Amino acid sequence: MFDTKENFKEAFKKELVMQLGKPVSQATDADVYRILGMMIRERIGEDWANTNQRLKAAKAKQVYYFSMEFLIGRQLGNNLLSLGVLELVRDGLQELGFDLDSAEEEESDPGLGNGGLGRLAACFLDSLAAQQLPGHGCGIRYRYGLFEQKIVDGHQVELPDYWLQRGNVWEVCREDKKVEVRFGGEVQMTERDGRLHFELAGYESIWAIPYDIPVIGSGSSHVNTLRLWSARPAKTPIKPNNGSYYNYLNYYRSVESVSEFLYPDDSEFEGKLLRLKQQYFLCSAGLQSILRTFDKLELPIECLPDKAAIHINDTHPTLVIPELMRILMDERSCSWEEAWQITRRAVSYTNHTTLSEALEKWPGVMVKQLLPRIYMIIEEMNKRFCAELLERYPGDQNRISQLAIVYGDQIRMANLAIAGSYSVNGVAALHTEILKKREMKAFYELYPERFNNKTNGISHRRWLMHANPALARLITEAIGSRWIRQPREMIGLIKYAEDRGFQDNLHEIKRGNKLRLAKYVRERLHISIDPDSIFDVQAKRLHAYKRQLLNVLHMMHLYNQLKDNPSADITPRTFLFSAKAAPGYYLAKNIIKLINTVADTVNRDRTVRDKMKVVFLENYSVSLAEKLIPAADVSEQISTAGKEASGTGNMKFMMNGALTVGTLDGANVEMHEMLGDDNMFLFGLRAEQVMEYNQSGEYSPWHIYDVDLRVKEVMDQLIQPGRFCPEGQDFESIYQSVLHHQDEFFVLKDFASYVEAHLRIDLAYRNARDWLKKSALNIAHSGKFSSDHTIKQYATGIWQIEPLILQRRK
Ligand code: 26V
Repeated sequence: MFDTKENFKEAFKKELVMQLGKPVSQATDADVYRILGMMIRERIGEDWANTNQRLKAAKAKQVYYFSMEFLIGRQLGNNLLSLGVLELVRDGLQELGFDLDSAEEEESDPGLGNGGLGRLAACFLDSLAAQQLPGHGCGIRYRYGLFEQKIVDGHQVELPDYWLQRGNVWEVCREDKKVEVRFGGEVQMTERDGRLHFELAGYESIWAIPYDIPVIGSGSSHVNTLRLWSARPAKTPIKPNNGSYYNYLNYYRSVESVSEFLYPDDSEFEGKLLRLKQQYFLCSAGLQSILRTFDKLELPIECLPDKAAIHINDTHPTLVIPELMRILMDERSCSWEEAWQITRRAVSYTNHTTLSEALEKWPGVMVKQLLPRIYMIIEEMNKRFCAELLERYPGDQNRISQLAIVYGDQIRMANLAIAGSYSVNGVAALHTEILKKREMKAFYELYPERFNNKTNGISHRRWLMHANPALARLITEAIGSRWIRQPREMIGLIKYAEDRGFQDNLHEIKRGNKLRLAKYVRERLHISIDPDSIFDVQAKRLHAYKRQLLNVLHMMHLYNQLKDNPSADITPRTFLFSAKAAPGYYLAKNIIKLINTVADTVNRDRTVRDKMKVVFLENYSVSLAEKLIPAADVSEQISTAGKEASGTGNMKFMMNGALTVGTLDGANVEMHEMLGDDNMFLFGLRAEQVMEYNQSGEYSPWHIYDVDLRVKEVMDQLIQPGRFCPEGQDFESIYQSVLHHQDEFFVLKDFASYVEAHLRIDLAYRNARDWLKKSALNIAHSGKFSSDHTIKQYATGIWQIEPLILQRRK
């Protein structure tokens, strides 16, 4: 073990020889990465086993966070940070002639998530472990993560992301803990001892193999587990006739496809059979593993909810509800009522969206074919639920059909999740209010006590201490180190917001981060960007509601202005974008092409080169975010009000001292409550106004096109040869979506207000002292968005779990 630089160096050299047979002089960055990984494994192995032992001995209640996505990012740096040895390892390596940052670059970044929802799950795991809360992740070990994005001629091209290619030092395969998951077949009913028994026959059986990843608690010896399941063929059905070798191979391939790849989040929900298989695979395997742990406690089954909280991250794992019912009734001889009681006391659910087109609805026939017993249970749940509703709301057919779990031939997963759980939470105050008042009004009226808000949060360890170590040091120099354990203490920075010395340091740190990013951009894209220009960043999934288009139209307008008046007095700007579009989302891909086209035109024009640059960074990922966010001056959070459930990027930028230009949407509302109008740049319609326009149908984008010449000019440029259509490419689909399809997301409506907000930014940046003060105030208030705080609220308000007795790391 190592706790000083010297004994680290010794241990490292020894390990290098033992594991790889190499002296220091021959080691590559990849070797350094692997050896550090192994050293960390050795170091925490005992703590990991001890944590599990202590949890068992204490019979502690544990939370199991079920999620189809865990966007955990690279592990090396954060694990070193949690172990409190990051700096000594960095220094030790340097003395041996290695650079820790380069070694970190050797780790592949597991893209096991799409965006906010997946990253939130990862921040939650980090916070659970840091607070010694017994909480584990339950997910899928996809062989291919979210696609790798390349930009070719301005277009997005998707490549498979085979992240496991070079192995994974952080995982342990627990072959001995595999479980069986069954698909298809027929339900056979028999009567025995006066009871009906249900058994599945003629099913297809597959193994779920768990791979465990340790989640190391920062500053303690607590280690939780992220368990990811991988599909493998089980008992091969021997069929004499069609049992040819090639048929078997096909069968193996079809089984393995269950954990083959992560589905990209599309603009609309699509009922794909394989995705349903993945969801059931996760739910069934995860529950079996929970029950195995519970059985060791030798308690009666009705105590399950006192020992296990089962949380579902959005509706994707909602099948835990009927699956738990099935296990309890068919395998543990519970009656329907007993099983229902237990299930409803064990499961809680987080909603992440109000976009109706994204709500999951599975065709009944599909569920019936793939999961016949589960389908029966869902039907029975629906029957009993509707009977209750009829009693409560006699004659109110309209309300009952809104609430029903099965409607037509569709199973509504959100309805199932609410009916079968004890808690439903939204992810920001505004979002929860919208759920209660609109999207889920009927459910709120039925079960008001189930609804609650838990505003999202982010791990300040990854997004500040790891991504921006210089800023973390500056904070500690100013207010001491207590903020690391109690991030809300960052509020103490308010005192320094006007301190010149502090401001100068803050400026230097931001400049350093901008230089680092500029180098990255130059090396990859051969574009040089000015570190003294405003770095204005929009980085997030590409979706119409997130309105990257509004940002582009504004850039086009700015460029038009510069062409009309080359000596216009504007503060130099660098607009940076990073975003993946779902492969089948045509409009989103067209917007990526537009950003790249505008970038080409602007960057090639020497007359504006001191004033404006546009950069699109390909392949947005956790590791790219860690480079981009610390370098931002301006954070673009410009969704149509009411559409972004919370946003978490907004919090990451704020914590790194960027100022937000944004709408009153998601968690921006809560940022604004703390910061006021002076410290962020608000614009655009409010959520209620959007709602009113939607109801009245009174908004016409054509009207704005007719009266605002700036709007007419940029809209026409989308379809006419000229500045932004050098090769005659057209952006017809974008033009259509705005003008012919009623501008669903109010891009034109908010344009003028957005342009005006940018003028305020332009002026504000000229006053460097005042800008730094605003930046410092943003950082000071960002502690409220630490996921440590969010997790505490989940722990006490939903899960009723407690920290395991405090044990400091030796
Ligand atoms: C939808 C689908 C549709 C089918 C195929 C696969 C797939 C995967 C993911 C999704 C939904 C993604 C939802 C999501 O990421 N929501 C975001 O959650 C964040 C954390 O709560 C929140 O901050 C963002 O506002 C919200 O958009």
